[in-house]
Amino acid sequence: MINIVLFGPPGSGKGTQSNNIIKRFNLTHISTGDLFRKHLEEGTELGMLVQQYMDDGNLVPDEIVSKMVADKLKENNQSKGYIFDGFPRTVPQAKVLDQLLEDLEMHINLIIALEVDDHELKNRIYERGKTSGRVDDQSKEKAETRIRVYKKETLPIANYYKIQNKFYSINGVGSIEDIANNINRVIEEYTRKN
Ligand code: B4P
Repeated sequence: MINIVLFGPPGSGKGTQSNNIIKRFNLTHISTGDLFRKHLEEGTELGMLVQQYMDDGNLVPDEIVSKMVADKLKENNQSKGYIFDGFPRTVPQAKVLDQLLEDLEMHINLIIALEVDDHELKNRIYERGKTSGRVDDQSKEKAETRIRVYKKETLPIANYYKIQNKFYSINGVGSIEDIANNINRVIEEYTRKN
């Protein structure tokens, strides 16, 4: 059993790299961004509740995200482990996740952070915006808002996990394959030692 948080700013490649990790290590993927987008697509009550936050590039309130993740964990309680992608995004969310996992007699083993500079992030978000149809990808201002929100609300989580010796930093600039190889190395080394 291994539980991993994939951490990084918007557009750093968390979704892209999660797809590699889940296949290689047979983990269940929990992406809060994907889950919210599904609710938006299906026009659910939750989707309507979160739409404005997402469209503006702001974070959805902690209680809403936490409840959605708790439900998802209940649905997949036979998993060999999880990759949390885009969650937690605030320190209160990190604490909720610890509690949810503790209730299931599990804990976070690793947090892998993708490091990408702001210029590259804005380019990627802009490029994705040409085809993604995502409202939050459509303007330079929204990309800037998302990066600003990340620095203010999400980055403090790094320290929360560094204190616990669980934090690993990876260069997120380069080919998708090279980055995936570097992530795999961290996970394999951890598994060998534990
Ligand atoms: P997310 O869906 O998590 O969106 P993201 O941060 O933009 O994506 P990611 O980092 O996964 O980038 P990707 O792989 O796609 O969140 C969206 C919104 O949902 C948030 O703004 C917020 O409103 C809400 N939300 C989600 N979780 C929340 C939470 N826990 N709390 C509160 N609110 C929450 O990569 C980006 C692009 O780069 C892609 O086009 C990809 O092809 C490209 N790319 C990837 N790797 C590359 C590489 N190595 N080189 C070049 N391009 C690369």
